[in-house]
Amino acid sequence: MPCRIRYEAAVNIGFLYFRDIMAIERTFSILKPDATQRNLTGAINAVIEKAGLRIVAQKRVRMTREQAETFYAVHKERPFFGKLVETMTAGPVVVQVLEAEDAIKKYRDVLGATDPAKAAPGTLRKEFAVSLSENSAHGSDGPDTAVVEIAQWFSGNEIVG
Ligand code: 3AN
Repeated sequence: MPCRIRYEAAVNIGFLYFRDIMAIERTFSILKPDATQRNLTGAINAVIEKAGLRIVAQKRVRMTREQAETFYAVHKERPFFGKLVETMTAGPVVVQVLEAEDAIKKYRDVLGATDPAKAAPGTLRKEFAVSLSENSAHGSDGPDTAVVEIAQWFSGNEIVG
């Protein structure tokens, strides 16, 4: 293979590799009623933005029982399901789409462990959560979940990257 073609092939492979590892991803976030009721929307958004996540869609809504049951359907057999639905409908929530490289993992790291007592210092749940059920914010746990969760709350033209 001539030298120049080899060089261009290497550049192209490098570019494709770079594009793959730098893939921009979207995740779904909820600032839960315990956070909105304590007027923490701005404080939490500041942490989100400081971590390099862009808020590309956001609205404040009151979840209906049906919406909460649909959203958390995966947990419907768990003993805490009733309390979870009650907690999520107890006040307004802020639903969001966040965008970044590796956004799903990045936001899960920002959130910290589900149980605030086990969350690392500096994470949202360590700094803001009240309890296991009132743990201030939700983030999608994988790419398939993110797609489904975003589609439950936003239409395409509401997301502006
Ligand atoms: P995460 O939100 O960290 O992905 P999940 O998906 O296991 O955690 O649980 C969904 C939500 O259910 C949690 N954010 C939390 O509010 C609530 N939850 C989880 N486990 C419990 C529990 N043992 N008791 C009460 N609430 C819980």
